[in-house]
Amino acid sequence: MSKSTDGSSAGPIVGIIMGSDSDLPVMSETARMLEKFSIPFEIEVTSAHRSPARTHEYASTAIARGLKVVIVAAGGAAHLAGVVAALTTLPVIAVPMATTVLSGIDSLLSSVQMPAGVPVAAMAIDKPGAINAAIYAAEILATFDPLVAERLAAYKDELSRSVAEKSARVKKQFAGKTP
Ligand code: RP5
Repeated sequence: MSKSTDGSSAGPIVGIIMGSDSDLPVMSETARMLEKFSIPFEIEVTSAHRSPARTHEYASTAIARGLKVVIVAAGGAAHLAGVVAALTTLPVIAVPMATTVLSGIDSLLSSVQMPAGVPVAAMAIDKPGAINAAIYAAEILATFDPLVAERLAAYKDELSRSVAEKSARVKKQFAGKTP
């Protein structure tokens, strides 16, 4: 059991799954962001190709377990998000992993090029996508959870402030040097 967004005890509402434990260093970024928004999540390894029955079980029981969004990481022939989307009506967010041979373009195209009728929300390749997947999940949850909406608004303010601070630092570095 984890804490719900209002601090009471509740089960996970976001599922993070990944095709291999080798995806974990990147997907830890997703977990970190969900923790920042106090969103309870579960995390598992399951593969579309290596453990199809386990994947089928996970996706087909996701709604009954209380999940509202599923975030899926996979690399290469990245079919995991698409398979999960085929088995549930929950929103599925894909995080295409970087790969050594094709730099993650393979993962991106496998995730994004879904047939009409089975949508997957594909994020950017690797770390930016892992971070954005958590934010996107929070944005979905914020449509019915005002606490998550507040935390998202605070995060946007924080982002904006960090840009202003960077700008001030850059300006200071060049103060008096420009003609
Ligand atoms: C995919 O193959 C996984 O999601 C991972 O990104 C990639 C490589 O997996 P390993 O060979 O490292 O287990 O299924």
